[in-house]
Amino acid sequence: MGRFYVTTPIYYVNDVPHLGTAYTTVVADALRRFHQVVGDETFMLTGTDEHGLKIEREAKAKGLDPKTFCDGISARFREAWPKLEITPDRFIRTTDADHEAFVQELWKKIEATGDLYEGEYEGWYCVGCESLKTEKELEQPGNLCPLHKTAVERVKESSYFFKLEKWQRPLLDFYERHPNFIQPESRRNEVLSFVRGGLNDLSVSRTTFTWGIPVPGNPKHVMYVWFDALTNYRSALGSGDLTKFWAPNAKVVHLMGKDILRFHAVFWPAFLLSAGYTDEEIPDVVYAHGFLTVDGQKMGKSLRNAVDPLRLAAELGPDVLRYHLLRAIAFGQDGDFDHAALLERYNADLGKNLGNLLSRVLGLCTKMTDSKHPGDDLATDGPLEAELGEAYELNVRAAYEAWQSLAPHTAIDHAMKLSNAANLYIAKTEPWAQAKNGDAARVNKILSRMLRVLEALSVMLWPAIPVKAEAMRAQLGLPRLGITIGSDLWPTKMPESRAGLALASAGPLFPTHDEKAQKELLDKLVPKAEVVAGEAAPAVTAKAVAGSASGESGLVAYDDFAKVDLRVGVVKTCEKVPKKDKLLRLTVDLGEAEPRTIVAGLALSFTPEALVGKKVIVVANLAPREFGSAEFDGKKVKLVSHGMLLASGPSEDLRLATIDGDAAPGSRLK
Ligand code: ME8
Repeated sequence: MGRFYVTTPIYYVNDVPHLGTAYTTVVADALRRFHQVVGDETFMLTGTDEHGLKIEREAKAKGLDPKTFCDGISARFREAWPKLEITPDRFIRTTDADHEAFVQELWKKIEATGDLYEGEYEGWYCVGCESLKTEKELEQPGNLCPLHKTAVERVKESSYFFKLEKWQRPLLDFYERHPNFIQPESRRNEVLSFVRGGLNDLSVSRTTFTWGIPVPGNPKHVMYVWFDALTNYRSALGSGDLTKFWAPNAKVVHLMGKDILRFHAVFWPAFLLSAGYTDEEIPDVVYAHGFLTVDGQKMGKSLRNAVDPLRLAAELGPDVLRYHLLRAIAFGQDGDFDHAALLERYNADLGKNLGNLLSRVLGLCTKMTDSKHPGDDLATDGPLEAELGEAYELNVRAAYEAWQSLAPHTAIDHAMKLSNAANLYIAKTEPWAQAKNGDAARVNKILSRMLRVLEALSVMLWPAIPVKAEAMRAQLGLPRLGITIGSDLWPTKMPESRAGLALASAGPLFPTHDEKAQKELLDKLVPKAEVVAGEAAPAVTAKAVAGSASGESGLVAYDDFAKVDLRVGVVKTCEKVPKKDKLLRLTVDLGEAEPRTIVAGLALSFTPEALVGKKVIVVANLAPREFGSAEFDGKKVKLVSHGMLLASGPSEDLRLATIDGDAAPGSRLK
């Protein structure tokens, strides 16, 4: 029995839980569950990152003090995860008192070693990244952050510096001693070449705002948000019994997206080494996974909010979403989340493969074994049993190894291969024909073998689909896994026959959706365009809103009107949509991290060039709408509009609504 400690990033509270944050958190939970199944003692940590300039500004924009603002969004994260069957052992907030005290202690330890000094920082800062940028990193023109595509800010202030430069050599030596520290391999190489290129001392405090942990002995400074945030992984364990999860015999795995690998792979071990932690007390693995797109598009803020993982879980059950996230995306690589693929995968893997196996076997047992587990005489095994046995051994071992090496997609694939082999075994052994021949012993053998494989599958798939796996076990008459963990339950050997045990089957567990049902679900899950944005603009006047909100009267209550989020936008790019006469595809700056993609029916009235640079009025909180697909640069993409422009007039002579005078992108109309 070992110990396994897995963490997700702590998420910024400038956003609510979305598919990206759900992804990392689902993977962490699945890995933790696998380790529970093999009998390890486990600890899972997630939480929220609440300090820093980004959050202070966001709170101010909402007219709230930062703590009240953080309380609200942090609670949304805390409440979200159980809806995806995720129950972390601790949900940490960087505003928790024990965390703040721990961070200050760590600071003091580092200060005592002489690795901190006071100076003045002048340079470029991206508030989106909460990170200083070198001139070299910026995109021109406009001094843009390469990740956020927004202009960085010039900062000049007194600051403490951490002597990161001094840790270049020790870090490289550490990476060499621990070749598995940075995963996957390709990312490790990136980090190595970054560190080999030389490190600059790191500014680790700020004096121009106050929303952060005060620097001990010099409260004019608040700590740099990443110093505060990274420390959560250690502060969460405190200094009592839980430190066993930071001990040499515990495996510590930090999961994160590739966007923030550098902070974890460079700064974090440097802080720990500086504070006197030994190699053994530095995490075992920092694993940077890829980024998800949705239906082929980068997940900007509007799209993230539209593909709500909690809604998907509520609509389809948490397991369907978990399964797809774990199975469809090769962990470590970028991947696309496609609604249609989600339903297809569910149908194929869980419905047709596993679901059919389960319902077929249970159905046969109802007819042939009086709904009990039959006995199984191993002495009479033949070549088909040997073939199944081989598939069993191979896939159970490979799945185990895949979970251990952080490859959930491969682990699940092996469970499905075993399910396939079992379906094949039934097809070849034809228990129904054996029953007709009156060969009860053979029927019993076949069904018993299948029940044992199903039992093994319920264990192998529990990390991915805990609700369905427990339901499978209930149908098989087996105890819940969740209450029996604590010893190694991995089915390395095929489970023993459970002759005589009553089955408790009831209803199909994985009902498949036919084409019509799939289409209906898709219509529900992916908002479709009913009208072309731009053309429909006049419909967003008070009249239309009133029509839906207040029925006959034609009047709209102020509260209803206030729900419509109208914002000033600036058109950044604009192009014609091939083969769609009326449509233009625009990107519009709304003061968000990334410009929005908006599809509008303006092409009969404007050339694309005429619109670039124009100030427009955008309905910013309209659910995304799809306009079919089109080919751009030889690639077929879905046309999804994330907002609507306001305009007036006939479609060949539209006039755009705009604002007079100066207004920054994102300004709200009131
Ligand atoms: O970076 N695909 O917080 P954050 C996959 N507070 N994963 C995604 C994703 C996408 N499109 N979008 C987000 C921070 N993620 C800091 C972390 S840790 C000490 C401090 C996931 O709210 C992924 O895990 O911006 C990514 O690294 C994380 O959300 C960023 O979350």
